[in-house]
Amino acid sequence: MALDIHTLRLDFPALAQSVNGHPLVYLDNAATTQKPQGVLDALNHYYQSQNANVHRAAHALSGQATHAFEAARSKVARFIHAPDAKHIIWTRGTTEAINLVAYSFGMHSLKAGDEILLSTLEHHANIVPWQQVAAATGAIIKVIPLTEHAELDLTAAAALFSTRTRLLAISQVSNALGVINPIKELIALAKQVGALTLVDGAQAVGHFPVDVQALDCDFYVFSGHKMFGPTGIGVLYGKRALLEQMPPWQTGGEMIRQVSFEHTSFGELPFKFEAGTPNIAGAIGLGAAIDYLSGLDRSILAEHEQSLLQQLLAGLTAMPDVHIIGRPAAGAVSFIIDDVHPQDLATLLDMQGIAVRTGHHCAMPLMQALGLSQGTIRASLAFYNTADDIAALLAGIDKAREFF
Ligand code: 7TS
Repeated sequence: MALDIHTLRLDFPALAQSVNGHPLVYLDNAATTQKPQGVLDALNHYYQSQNANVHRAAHALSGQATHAFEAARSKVARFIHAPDAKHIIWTRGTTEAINLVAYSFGMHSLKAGDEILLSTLEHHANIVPWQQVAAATGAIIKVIPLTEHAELDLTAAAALFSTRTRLLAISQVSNALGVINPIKELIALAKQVGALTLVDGAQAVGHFPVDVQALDCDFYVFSGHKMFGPTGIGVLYGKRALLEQMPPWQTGGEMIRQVSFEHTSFGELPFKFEAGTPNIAGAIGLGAAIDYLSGLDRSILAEHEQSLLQQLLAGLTAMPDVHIIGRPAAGAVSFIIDDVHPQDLATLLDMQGIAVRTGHHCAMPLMQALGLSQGTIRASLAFYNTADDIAALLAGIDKAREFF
């Protein structure tokens, strides 16, 4: 199957607009992706003709809403190859999913002296909740350092694991540098010492297929909005035995079996972790995003993204004043330009309709480790980007340089 990107782009209405008098070149996909028409239609359809609360009423609309909501959960389970939809907990996003594990598992199970292993490449969402756990329990955070290529140092990592390590929490793909982390090797090291593993897949699921059983991680988390779904919906996958042992995090309606003023018993998985009315439309919209991706050949999409990445890296490498940070392998490329503040460049690119992100990318400790006090300029890709988008960015940088 040949890939006709220009036809595929027609599925994404937001891409076909002008910004500041120029056709939009959207290269901020690591922050959030655009949505295909099928996702927009699914959101609209739910609110227009199925709107009702789930799991509550005997009436027809509630039945339809519940069916669509639970069908979306099953789609997520198939999408990441979870053994069962009961392993899929809806959250607001990656951040809330990590907080759920931090509060339910971390706060209750970790003790003074236990160790949590993170990496230098983590997003704040996979740092700050663990700091809160450490502050409350006396657990200790250890951090896997980087090699000279800004990749995780596996030798150093191996030395950091000990019998005190209780959890490895690690991103699959770095949002700031586009580096793919050696999570299989790290999960294997964690297993040797009996530590649990949480994988932050926020920057992975939109770029390549993920199989949580093959990874054999204990928890896997991601956000719908970074994989062409709506904002405000995300996923925690967890192994059943663990989820069953973990206490609820938030409590209230929807998550109970029986309530009296003396005692409450909690619902089964996954409802035990889903207090209150959920983001029903968001879940259905994420299901529609999965339907959309499932209708495409993802290996061809990944090949296309790779060729864009190589085009971008070659173009940037040819610019003597540009320095690419690390060795990007998926999705995002971070760079700096001699004597140019990232924010100034981004403003000049925006004037040309080109959307990139600048700054610390919610990875301040990483920027500190790399000595990048002003952060970087980050261009991040999705399969709907084109060679013309990359050419526009490269030409946009040349044009911006005239101002400096
Ligand atoms: N983890 C990673 C690896 C991320 O890239 C992000 C968001 C998060 C966690 C948090 O996801 P959320 O949906 O809960 O906010 N990353 C970015 C980014 O790179 N630019 O904007 C948001």
